[in-house]
Amino acid sequence: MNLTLHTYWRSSAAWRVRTVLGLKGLAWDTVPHDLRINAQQAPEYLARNPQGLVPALEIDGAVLTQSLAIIEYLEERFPQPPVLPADPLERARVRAFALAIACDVHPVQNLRVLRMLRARGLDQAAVDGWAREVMESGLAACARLIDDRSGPFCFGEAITLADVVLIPQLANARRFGARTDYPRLEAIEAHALAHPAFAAALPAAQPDADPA
Ligand SMILES: N[C@@H](CCC(=O)N[C@@H](CS)C(=O)NCC(=O)O)C(=O)O
Repeated sequence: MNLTLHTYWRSSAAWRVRTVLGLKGLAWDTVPHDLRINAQQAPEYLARNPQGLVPALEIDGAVLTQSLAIIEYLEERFPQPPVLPADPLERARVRAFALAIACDVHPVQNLRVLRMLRARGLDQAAVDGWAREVMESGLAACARLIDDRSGPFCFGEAITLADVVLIPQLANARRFGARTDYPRLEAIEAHALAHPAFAAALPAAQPDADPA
């Protein structure tokens, strides 16, 4: 089986997929697309993903888009180790946490939305303020969603999709100077980054990363 990930080193959505590929012990080829120069809008890439967003994952020639759909596919096809709990109620809670970020935070502050705001006349400071506000309210809600939980990861002892989605969003928030000092979220981040799959998925570890 050949896996090819269309990615960008700093993309949080691609980062989620890199993490799960690593957790499941899969090997993949990387095709980088530099979002700064709009490589995601090149016709060859739009033929794969008409949304013009990374990531996309090619599996033996079939193309999958949307990071959470890709992760659910990987979970079904390669169940071990799982990133979703066995219990349906817990699965729903893990998914809800992940979607709180992936549906309600990240899309409102991704590159194209920030570019649209800029194009409509907001100055850079106002655009960055928008991104910070979206991220701070989202992360505050995420911290509350798991404030009755304990353990090294969001939902206890095992890594789940919630951790996979949280880690890139925390990094993204820091890039914009948004508040991230939620003790439990930062403790989860420290535990996660000690895992080789999370460490290997870090932006700086990607072949297309800018030199440090
Ligand atoms: N919901 C999508 C979001 C994908 C997304 O927004 N990707 C960003 C990078 S994190 C992107 O390609 N941005 C390019 C742009 O906004 O033009 C997913 O989870 O895959």
